Amino acid sequence: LREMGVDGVFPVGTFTGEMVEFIHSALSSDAEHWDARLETMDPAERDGLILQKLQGQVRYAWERSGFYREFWRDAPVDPAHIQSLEEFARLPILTKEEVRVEQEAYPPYGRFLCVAQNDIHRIHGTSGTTGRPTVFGISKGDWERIGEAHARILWAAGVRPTDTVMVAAVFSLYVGSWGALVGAERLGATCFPFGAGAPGQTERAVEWAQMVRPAALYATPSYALYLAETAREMGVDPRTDFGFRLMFFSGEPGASVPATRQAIEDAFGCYVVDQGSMAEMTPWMTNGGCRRLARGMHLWQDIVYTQLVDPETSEPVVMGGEGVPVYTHLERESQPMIRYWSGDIARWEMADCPCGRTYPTLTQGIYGRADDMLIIRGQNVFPSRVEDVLRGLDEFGGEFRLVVARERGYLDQLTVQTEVSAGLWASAGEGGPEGLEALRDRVRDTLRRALGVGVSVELRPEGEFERTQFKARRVIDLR
Ligand code: 8LH
Repeated sequence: LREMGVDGVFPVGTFTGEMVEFIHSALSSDAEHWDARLETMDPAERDGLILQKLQGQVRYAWERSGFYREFWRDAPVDPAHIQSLEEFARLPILTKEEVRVEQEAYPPYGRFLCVAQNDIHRIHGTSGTTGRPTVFGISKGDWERIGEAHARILWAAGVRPTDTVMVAAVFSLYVGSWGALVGAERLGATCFPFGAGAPGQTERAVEWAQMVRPAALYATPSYALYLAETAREMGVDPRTDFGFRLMFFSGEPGASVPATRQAIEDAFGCYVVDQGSMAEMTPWMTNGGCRRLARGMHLWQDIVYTQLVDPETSEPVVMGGEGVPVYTHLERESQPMIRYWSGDIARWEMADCPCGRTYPTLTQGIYGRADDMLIIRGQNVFPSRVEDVLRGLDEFGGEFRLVVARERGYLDQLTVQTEVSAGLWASAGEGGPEGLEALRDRVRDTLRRALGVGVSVELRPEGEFERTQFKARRVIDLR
């Protein structure tokens, strides 16, 4: 097209069917980018493109969604005529609770839908284990755009059409597994939707992975570690008997926690890519690392626009700072989320990545949730920091828990319960944990130095804590 003098940014949907097949077959598999023009664009030029898309998305929601009509009624800016990114940032932030309340009043979708109910192609949602579930209606066009966005981001992760991609996450309402699948399909890879969650399924995953030898795995980081542990118990070496080249993860911190990432890379002999925003924000891969990034995730701003804001004041946070990601769909016709509050904590920077992408980067990934952050005697403690310390210890037995209790009605006390490797536990003999006092003291001192606050440590035998096939829950709050 460029040889013919046709240039410019083509809206998603311009090319269909055979044209897309043709364009992608022309993409050599050592090409770094799926869409070099969009991915390496000058950031200022990209801002112009984002503004154009935002104006369209906001006006569209304003005209079609009863919810946004009401929600923005008293907004300090005119939703039909957003003039700048700064103006856009003055629209109110939308929270999960507000979505829940709206969906309860107008079930099942709330007045978010901007298409006819009949045009909903897929229904997904949150599991609703805490509180009312949230429902997402996704149109056919949106599902195709999600596939296209995920294919583009998986390409950056290093997935190629010659690869087999094993999806080892539960296939249910959870859109993580489906999102990975539709992206891998769109990219032209061989898809292996294995699933997770059924009794005995991890043992079967070990057998199948040996037989099929997929190049890539999608799961949660905790599940990958559990898979490696299960393989070893079955006498299978995850490094040599599987042959994974890469793993891409979402759903929880891990892939950007240095010691966890290292543990997975060492266990499988593969490299790791971190991904994941929120189910509501699908295409959720738009927080997505690439094969060249040692840690963290690029923000694919031209698909979902992300801003970091101060957790207290909601004011914009400058590059280099820490804040809460607030997300906005730029390509959503069915149930667009506009300025959606994640409650997560991350730091953003204009990092120089060898991949050449000019997106901002969450350089340490998402390392915590504002509501998961423990404040122990005035010090902020993220469970992911504790994880980093523990997984860096040779004696670590694979799982841990954080127990928070309140003493004397006001003093929060953190106890780290950590498993110790089976060999070490056995060598401590009948005396059990008492024989391991020196180790306990060393773990306690290492944690105190890393966290900046004193914690108690209890040692437990390897295998004591339940392993998960989904997202790990490691904080036990007794307050
Ligand atoms: C993460 C990460 C990450 C998500 N690092 N924390 O799996 C992606 C989508 C489908 C997902 O998990 O959505 P869900 O269930 O709505 O959970 C979103 C939350 O999960 C998000 O707010 C984060 O707290 C966490 N999360 N990906 C660290 N790569």
